[in-house]
Amino acid sequence: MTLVAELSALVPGATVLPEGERAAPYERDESGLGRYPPQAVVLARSVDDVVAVLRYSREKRLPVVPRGAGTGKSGGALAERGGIVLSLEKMDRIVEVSRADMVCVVQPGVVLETLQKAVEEQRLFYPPDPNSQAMCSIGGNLAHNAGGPRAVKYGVTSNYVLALEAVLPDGTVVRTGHRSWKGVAGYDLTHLLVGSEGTLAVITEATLKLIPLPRRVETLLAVFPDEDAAAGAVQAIFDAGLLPRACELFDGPTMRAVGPRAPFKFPDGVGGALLIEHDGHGDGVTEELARSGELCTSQGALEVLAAQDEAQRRKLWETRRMVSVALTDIRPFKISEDVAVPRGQLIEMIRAVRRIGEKHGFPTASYGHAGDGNLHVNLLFRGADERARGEAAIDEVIETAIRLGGTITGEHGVGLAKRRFLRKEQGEAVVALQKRLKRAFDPDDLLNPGKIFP
Ligand code: 2HG
Ligand code: ZN
Repeated sequence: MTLVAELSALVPGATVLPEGERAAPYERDESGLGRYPPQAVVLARSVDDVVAVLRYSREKRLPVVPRGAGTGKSGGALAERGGIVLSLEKMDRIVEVSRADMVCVVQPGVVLETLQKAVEEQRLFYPPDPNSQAMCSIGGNLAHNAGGPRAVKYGVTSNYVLALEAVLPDGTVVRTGHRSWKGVAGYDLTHLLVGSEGTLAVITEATLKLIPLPRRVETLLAVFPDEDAAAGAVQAIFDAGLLPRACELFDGPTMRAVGPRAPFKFPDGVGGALLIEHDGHGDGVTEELARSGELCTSQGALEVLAAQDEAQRRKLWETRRMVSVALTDIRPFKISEDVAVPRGQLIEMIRAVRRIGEKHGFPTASYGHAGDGNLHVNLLFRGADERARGEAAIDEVIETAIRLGGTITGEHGVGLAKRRFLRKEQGEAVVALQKRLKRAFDPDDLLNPGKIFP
């Protein structure tokens, strides 16, 4: 029997796609790392399907690559060594939203926006959003411990995960954590699985913590002569004791790239911008936003524009959400990095990126989650040949982030894209310890093999 026939017999309820046209979307993701065709794709519909596929993978010694919505930026869902792509997209049920316990229980295929709307109907809030809520799924968010603009105030995905159901590589179903908000028994396996990029187990259900939905959200955009002034304002805002729920930076090249397609038109002659948002439950929100605006002005802002209604707010955020795609439009061979540095080093990081770009002769664009020092650094290339030359420049960006006390990836994960840098950040002993953990879960190295580790 062929692989596809065997899998179809094994998981009759699931959809099994052979290599070829229908499986083509599963060969790639949003990392720009190319196509990696799997030998088969299984669209699981139940935990039992996942168990069966993992047992089969062991028996046949075939790699299995778990996959969410395919919106990942680091190649975590690519079938680099072939094998079976195990898609969780059809396991997309919101099992429960409980106001009494302030939790929800979800399957991994739930699209983030669907979950956010469902909990908001009950005046509850699930804050993490990696800026792709309309497309990304909870499973991918869990695998990569997604962050996004609101992480500066509300933290990342792992801060909201209370419990998981997951299938180990040998097919054992485990339940880690607890539905209560608190609980400290034993090793924190829940948070070991979150962010493990599908290398230790396949998550089949998650219990997530919810918080009260803020009643008020207010947003402004401040424009500056250059990005250094914008970064200076970030520092001033936090120094003043304010904690915005988002504090996003655009440098000049980013604003120029997004300009033509953006619903919000930046004024002429500006070279940096901050998108700042405060939230809460009363009048204090307006006061805090005004204070942030004043601090921007005192740091050299040319204009501070407060969104007057929900439509204006949405325009600003749509403009921000478009940046990644807009940069790909102007330079399809961009390399986008995802470094994070301590907030106090943000200006130094931005300057270093400019210097590195100039030294190697490539334009750069930096933008992103300035409030928590997580900068999306892009090197912009016209062609694939330039991209190869750009690797040296990327090494320097990464080394700078590490030297400044930061990390090679603030939110996108290591996947394939950053594994060659892991040792640089963490050192041999920590990498070796993580590899021992991987072996304890997956002695045959069949679950998402080759990811994370150099
Ligand atoms: C964002 O913040 C996302 O817009 C995507 O993390 C960043 O594509 C990127 O590099
Ligand atoms: Zn981001």
